[in-house]
Order: sequence, then C-alpha cells, then structure tokens
Amino acid sequence: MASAARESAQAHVERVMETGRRRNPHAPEFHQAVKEVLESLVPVLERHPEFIEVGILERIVEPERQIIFRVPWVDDRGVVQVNRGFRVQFNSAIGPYKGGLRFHPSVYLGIIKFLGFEQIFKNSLTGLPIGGAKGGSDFDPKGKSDGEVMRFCQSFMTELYRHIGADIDVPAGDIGVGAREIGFLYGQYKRITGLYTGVLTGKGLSYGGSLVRTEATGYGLVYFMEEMLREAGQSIAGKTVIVSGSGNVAIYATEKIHELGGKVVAMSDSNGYVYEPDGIKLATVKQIKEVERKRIKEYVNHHPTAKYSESCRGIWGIKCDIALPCATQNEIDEEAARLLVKNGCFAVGEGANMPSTPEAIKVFQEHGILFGPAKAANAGGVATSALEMTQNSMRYSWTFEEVDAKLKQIMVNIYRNVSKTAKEYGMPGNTVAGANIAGFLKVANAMMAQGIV
Ligand code: NDP
Ligand code: 2IT
Repeated sequence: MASAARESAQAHVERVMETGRRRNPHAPEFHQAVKEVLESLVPVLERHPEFIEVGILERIVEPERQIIFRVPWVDDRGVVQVNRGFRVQFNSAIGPYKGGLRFHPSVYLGIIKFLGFEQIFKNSLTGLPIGGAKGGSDFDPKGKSDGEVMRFCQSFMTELYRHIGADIDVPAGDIGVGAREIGFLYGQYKRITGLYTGVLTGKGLSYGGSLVRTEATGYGLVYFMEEMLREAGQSIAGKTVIVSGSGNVAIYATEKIHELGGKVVAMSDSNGYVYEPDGIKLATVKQIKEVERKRIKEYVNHHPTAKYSESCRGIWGIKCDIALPCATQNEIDEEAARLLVKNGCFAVGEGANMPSTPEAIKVFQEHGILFGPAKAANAGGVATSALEMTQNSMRYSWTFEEVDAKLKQIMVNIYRNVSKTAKEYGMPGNTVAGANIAGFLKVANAMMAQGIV
C-alpha cells in the first residue's frame, strides 16, 4: 500500500515536471528550481493525497500572471534604447505578491520564473503574510550615468505601476537594484498614481524605508548560519570565511561575520576575486562598491597585502571553514563543491538565490556539510521587507534594535522549522528537503482552503 502510494506520488511529480518542461521551453534555471522542490515533496504527497486530488502541484508551478513589457528610454547621447521588462506574479495564496526586481543583462523570462518560484517558498518560511513574485529587466546598470538609470527606472515604472500596489504586489531590490533604483521607481509611482503607499520596499529612510533592510539579507544569512552551527556545537567566532560577490548581500554578510568574530578572507565580483589572509577591510569594499561603483580589483590599490586574481571561480579554491556564496545562481558547481570540501570547508550558507548546482548540493550532502539552502538562509531580506510593509501600514517606524531583534528571531525560527520538518519527514539534517517541505505546506494548505483558483 505504502509503495503504491509512493509510486503514484512519484509519478505525479514526474508528470507535473514533464508538463512544465513542455510548457516552458528554454528555461533551464526554472526547471532546475522546480525539480529540486518537487522531488522533495514526494513524501508530503504520500501523507496528503488530497494535494494531488486538487492539483496543488499543477497550480503551484504555473504563475498566476506573467507580464512582459517594452521599456524604451533615451541614453545620454540621445539614442533610443529598448529593454524588456518582466513581472511574474507567481502565487498569492498567503499574501500579496512580494519579491525583488533584478536588472542584469542575463535576465530573461526563465530567470525571473526561477526566482519567482523560489520566492513562494522563501516567503512562506518567513512566517509573514507575503506571496511570491519576481521581476526585472535585461537592462545593465553598469557604466550608466545616474540620469540614464533614472530615465530607465521611470520608463519601467510607467508600465509596471498598473500591476502593483501596497496590497497587490510589492517589488523590492535584487541584483542591480538598490537604494538608488528604488528611489527613482518610487518617485515615478507616486507621480503617476498620487499615492504615498508602501508599494516598494528597500526605500530610503527619509521616505518610508525600514532600518536594517539594507543589512537584512546578509545579517539574516549569518544569523541563520549561527543557529545552524550552534545546533552542531560550533560557532562563527574564529572561523575563516569566503564570501563571493561584493554587492549588498556579500557586504552585510561580511560585516556580521566580522562582528561575530569570524574572518572573511576573500570577496569577488564577476571579473575576479581578492584574497586578503589578514581579513578583508570592509570599509574599503563599501567605498569601492557602494560609493564609487567600481570593480573589486581596486581593493589591492588600497591594501597591497591583498592579492587580486582574474576569474571569479577561483575563489572556491581558497581554504576556508565556511563558504557564503552571495553573487548569483549556479556559481558553485560540482568541481567547486569538491574543492571546498577537500580544503576543509564544513558549512555553506546560500546568500544568493540557487548558487549551488544540484550536483554541488549532492557533494555537500554526501560529505555531511552543514548546508543553509537559499530559500531559508537568505529569507532575511524579504522578511525585513515585510516588516517595512508593516511599519508603512502602521505609519510608524521601529528602531534599528527592534527590527534587528525581529530579523534575528525570524532567522532562528526558520532554521528550527527547517530542521524540525526534515526530522518529521525522516530526513534529519536534510535542510534542502526541510525548507522545501516547510515552505510548501503553508502555501498548499492556504490553496486547499481557497478552492480551485
Ligand atoms: P548586487 O547587485 O548588490 O551584487 C551582486 C554581486 O554579485 C556583485 O558583486 C556582482 O558582480 C555579482 N554577480 C552578479 N551577477 C554575476 C554573475 N553572473 N557572475 C558573477 N558574479 C555576479 O546584488 P545583491 O547582493 O542584492 O544580490 C546577490 C544575490 O543575492 C543574488 O542572487 C540575489 O538574488 C540574492 N538575494 C538578494 C537579496 C536582497 O535583498 N538584495 C535577498 C535575497 C537574495 P558584478 O558587479 O561584477 O556584476
Ligand atoms: O530574493 C529575494 O528575496 C530578494 N531579492 C528580496 C525580495 C524583497 O521583496 O525584499
């Protein structure tokens, strides 16, 4: 009986994935994200055949709405440029759509869908009432003037505004979208609609932003890691850490690691990495990246003891105790994972979305590496976005200490929920399954209650 149920749950998952592949050609990242989640859900479907009966999986892999639009703008030379804009409103079972906007030349529908799909489960894990969405554009902010970025953002919002709202869909930042872009987007939304509402998060502190949102993803990642290490009788103090990327998530993960007595010895960007055995001087990275918007290789001009190497992949060859991939999807492949393990790395926390390939995750699992999967470990950013929405609704602001304490508690709760769920389903230590199952259950129960919609 049990094995018949297993077969049918397995067959159901295979069928949904097959339909997904047929319906979404040329979207490998989306298929990768769906496969990882759905394969974890087989034991859930065995316990809850009612989820199969009402087509929860068929519905959860199909976005509620996908918007693709033209974004025309004029560059500083007076030349007309055209980019493509996206917003995928994936699932609103547990709250208004919520998720970031990514501006990067690699953006296409498949990337936005993988991110939007992940966001459903991540947002559920925060315990806060937010649905899943993602958006963005193939616009490349690198090398653009502030004026160009502003005109692009205004054009982007001139189309997007009709699809979003404080109780409908609340975008935020992601790669290439930080405080500057959110400011321009917010200004244009307000100008068009006349509404002063919490329609975006990651806003500046002077116009409705929340303290700690800037730091939240990186800090949250380290709070998650700290709790995972604590359960294993370890701590961050005294550990050597490598952090890939040098953007928002990487910078504030590094800041918190240093605060807790760890030492980050390497950071990167898409061109290369810097290695500083005495510990990265974060003030220099902030100056180069946040103020000057330059490349990480500039770091060695300030600190001649550091070494710069071309090729961002080389960072995984550096000896460390803990690795925090905080740049982009699939940045750790099987070879990089094996190198990390060989060099003694015992814990990996995913700050970026889907930074480890399935083969890399397998290597980590086979070697008993403590692993914080993205949708759990990097949920601190969107959780603090939800706290920003709460403050906007209350027309009130909490102090830094208040928001930080809530963020920390949320990350500890996420780790405990993930760990407990993995145990409940007979897979102790399997944080990937724990995160996927725990995130799924809340959404699936809400979808059950709301009928076939
Ligand atoms: P930023 O734009 O601030 O920084 C991105 C960093 O990653 C840069 O150092 C960038 O280098 C590097 N990077 C981007 N694309 C690539 C690539 N294709 N190959 C190599 N390096 C790359 O973005 P964030 O720090 O906000 O985002 C980093 C990751 O964290 C993303 O995966 C994002 O989805 C995820 N995330 C972000 C959250 C947030 O609140 N911001 C929340 C949860 C997850 P370069 O300058 O050379 O492009
Ligand atoms: O991937 C993510 O969770 C984010 N980019 C943050 C989304 C948000 O709405 O704060």
